[in-house]
Amino acid sequence: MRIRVIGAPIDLGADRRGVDIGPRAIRYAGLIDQLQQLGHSVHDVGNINIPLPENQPTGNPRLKYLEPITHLAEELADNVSEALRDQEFPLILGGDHSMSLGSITGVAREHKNVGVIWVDAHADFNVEDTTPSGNIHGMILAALAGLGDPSLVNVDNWAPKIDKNKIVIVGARDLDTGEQKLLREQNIHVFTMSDLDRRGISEVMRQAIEIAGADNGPIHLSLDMDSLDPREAPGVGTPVRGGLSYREAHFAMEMLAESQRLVSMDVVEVNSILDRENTTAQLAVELTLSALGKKIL
Ligand code: NNH
Ligand code: MN
Ligand code: MN
Ligand code: MN
Repeated sequence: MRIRVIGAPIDLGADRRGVDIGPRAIRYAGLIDQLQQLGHSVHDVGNINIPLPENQPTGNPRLKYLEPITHLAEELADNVSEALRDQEFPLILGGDHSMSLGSITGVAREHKNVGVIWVDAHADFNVEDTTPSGNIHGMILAALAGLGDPSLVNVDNWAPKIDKNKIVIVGARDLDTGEQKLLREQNIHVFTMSDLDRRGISEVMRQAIEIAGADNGPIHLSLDMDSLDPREAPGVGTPVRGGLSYREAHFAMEMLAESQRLVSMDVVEVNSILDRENTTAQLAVELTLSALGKKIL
């Protein structure tokens, strides 16, 4: 496969600084070499330019940095759809999860029926009225489903980007009250950590792939590294105990590779300032390789 690596070191969507180093840390952990060893050809286009938060007005405290975030989303969407038109698989490195507004908009432009598997400790399904933080990374999945502030929802001047029936969240364990209500009202498929305890990762992922990839459709994977247990992935801005184990995460990625339905992938929220000797970036590389075909035997 031909893979286009796009770095999106955006840190305007979250409070903790340090995710802007994520794309470099992931490359430094050997991403490009290892993808090539796996037999892929890799086209690394570098990072998109992100303005410093220090130079930007915060704006509305319930929608912090809304203007630059929507602007960057359109730029990233252009990059991602261009990769797809060139028959390359977009692998987008974050940055915080606000990046996925752009990446998924770009994918959905080219694949109107794409489903999304959102692997995350959080649901990122807040809107202006439910957000406890005003951080836009916690609102992206709702915006892609057509809910929330019009300037987030209507990025690229169309909406919704994703059919809400083709959204699946895996690994959730920290949801805000208003967010829970919205998820229920909208009937979003959420596989919480409790569902995982009950059914196991293999059954959960089998169903997730079936739902997101309904009618043989393509799937975008959005991997938030805080889905993993903080023992495995300490370098994230909002760690939550009780996450995916090392093997559960790998097995989930292996099943996605086996499904042969992935058309694009994000890896987000690697925070190098909070990391321990690049452990989380290394794990991001390992999981990416599993998602893109690496097998034990
Ligand atoms: N739910 C919280 C919020 O909206 C936290 C979101 N943080 C994340 N999401 N890291 O993945 O502010
Ligand atoms: Mn444009
Ligand atoms: Mn997230
Ligand atoms: Mn998260």
